[in-house]
Amino acid sequence: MPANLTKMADAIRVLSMDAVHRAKSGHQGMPMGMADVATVLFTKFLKYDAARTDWADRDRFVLSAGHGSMLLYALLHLTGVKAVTMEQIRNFRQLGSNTPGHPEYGHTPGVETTTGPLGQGLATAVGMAMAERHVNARFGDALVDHRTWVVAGDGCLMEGVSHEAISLAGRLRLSRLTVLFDDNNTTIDGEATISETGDQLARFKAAGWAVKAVDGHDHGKIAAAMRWATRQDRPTLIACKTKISKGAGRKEGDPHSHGYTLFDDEIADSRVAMGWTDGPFTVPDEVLKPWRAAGRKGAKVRKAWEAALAASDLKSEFERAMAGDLPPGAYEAIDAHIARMEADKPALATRQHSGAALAELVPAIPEMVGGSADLTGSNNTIVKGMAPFDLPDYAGRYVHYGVREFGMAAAMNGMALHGGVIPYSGTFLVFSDYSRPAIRLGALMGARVIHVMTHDSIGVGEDGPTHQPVEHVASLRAIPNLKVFRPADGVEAAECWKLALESRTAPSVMTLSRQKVPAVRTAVAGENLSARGAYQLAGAGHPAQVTIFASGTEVSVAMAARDLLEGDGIGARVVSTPCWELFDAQPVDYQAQVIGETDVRVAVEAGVKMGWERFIGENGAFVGMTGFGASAPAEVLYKHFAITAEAVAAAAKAKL
Ligand SMILES: Cc1ncc(C[n+]2csc(CCOP(=O)(O)OP(=O)(O)O)c2C)c(N)n1
Ligand SMILES: [Mg+2]
Repeated sequence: MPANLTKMADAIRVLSMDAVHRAKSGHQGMPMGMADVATVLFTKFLKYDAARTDWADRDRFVLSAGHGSMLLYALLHLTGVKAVTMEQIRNFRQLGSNTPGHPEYGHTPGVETTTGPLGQGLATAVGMAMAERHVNARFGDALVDHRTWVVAGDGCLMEGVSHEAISLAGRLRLSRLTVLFDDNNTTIDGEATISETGDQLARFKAAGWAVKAVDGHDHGKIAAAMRWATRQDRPTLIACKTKISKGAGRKEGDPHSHGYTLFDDEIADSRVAMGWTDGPFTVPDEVLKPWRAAGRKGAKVRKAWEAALAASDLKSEFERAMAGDLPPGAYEAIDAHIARMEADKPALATRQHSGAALAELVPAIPEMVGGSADLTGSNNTIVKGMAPFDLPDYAGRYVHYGVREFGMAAAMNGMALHGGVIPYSGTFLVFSDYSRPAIRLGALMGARVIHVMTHDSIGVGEDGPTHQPVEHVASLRAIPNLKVFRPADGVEAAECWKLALESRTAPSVMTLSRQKVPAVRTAVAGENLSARGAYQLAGAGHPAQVTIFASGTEVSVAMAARDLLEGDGIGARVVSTPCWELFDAQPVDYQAQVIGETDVRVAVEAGVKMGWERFIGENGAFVGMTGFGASAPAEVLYKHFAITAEAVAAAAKAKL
């Protein structure tokens, strides 16, 4: 029997209705509306092999409108992804299932990225398309030759991040990126046009995309548009005019059917209208067979690709890069650099130290792709010899992201998920608020992405409180599975960079100073002390009465306070805390030993106190910020806000 695309699309519709009905929550409106488009894509265009969802040269499919997760789960089940059984579909949205409410990376084979926060899937997909071009430039067409397809809804395109994503993709002419817009003129509150002019085509066109509108239920026209998309020299938008809940009887096209759970009789009526005689969670053989055939179709191409890889001189290098393993000798140069700094003790801003570390790492690790949101000179993120990532061959390793912090962070997630790239890029720490949603999603997914965040305190100086982070370090430390590094000097900066590169299942934030600091790691350690997260930097001379905890630029303040206290005969030790998350992972006896048993514990950090109780307890003293900063030179501000050695020593004495 020939594959009947309508029946195949109906299978998605029926499974979506059944799963949402059984879970008593979820969204069948979008999956039912986009079932036709998805069926054409997965049977005729998408390059994939359902048996090998990890095939490196597969097309990436991103469901940016993540609430329509049943569309994706139905596709994975129907095409034959083993892990997505009918039992899993029945357990849609239940604890322990691989069919959670929104698609979650790492939970379900075939889910390329976590989506749900609207717009972000699209921005992540831009990064995947960038990584594809870059890895293609390095390894050639025989090994890397795939596309990125995105399903995005009205909501995704309303979100601000979509502007950042599409303008970046348009400028970079990412011709292997296609957005399939579920143009159903529906969001939760009603018709999309209650809050939108509705001319997405004009917007994408202005951003440098090729655009086309099509009836999203006409299989022939959808296929023609997809074929057209594969031939363009720029990214493509296909606005697919669809009806939400297509096939759901009187709910079809109803703007209020976005997340509405159909009643039994409505589902029964829909089945009758579709001519679907099978009961819940049952797909008849004559429909399942062509689906499974579609899922197997790519196996031939995949095997040919594997043969090409096996025959390639680049095989081991390609496999290493895609696996995310660092090359042999990756740390030789940086370790020599650390030894030099222990000897030379240079006083520089930690952003400069970070730049110096990158100068050793970037040449040694070809997967590192850097960039900045238009603050390259301030972030110290570029290294001599790095060419811009751009047309015509995308071999360059430095991305000029433009002033697009959120889009940049999301694109980095996509690059990391794609593989073959270890992305890092910079902005000011205060603007981490702009990129925070992508930092969070990266942490949830466990993506190795390194966010360079300079100008990390009132030490910014004259730019004033709009540019001076106060609560940012604390608020980033609150994100689970995110490593927040705040190195104190050149040695710690280099150590933290190594740790960020080794953090394969968590993103990192490097918070770095604008202002110069003295070296504090002046003795040869012979090991990466920052790896412990916190460690005793200086012991007490006199019997220890005080412990001073600090991070980053305030470690040198703590050291000066220690000198003052010791000068007064008060024994004081100093603990540097470059990464709290790593400290929390240490054995409890190590933690206890570092925190120590002195009567008095003081912390100093040019930010808010939140979280420092971890080190100083409820009775400890904290020297830092209690409100916003001000516009003045950095030294003046440190005095004005009393973040000084004298203040730390006085706070300790007051507690003695
Ligand atoms: C950033 C963000 N804001 C709000 C939501 C909640 N939300 C989920 S779906 C949706 C409406 C989206 O409209 P559209 O993408 O057109 O989906 P459709 O109703 O057509 O299925 C909203 C507001 C979200 N998931 N993410
Ligand atoms: Mg919509």
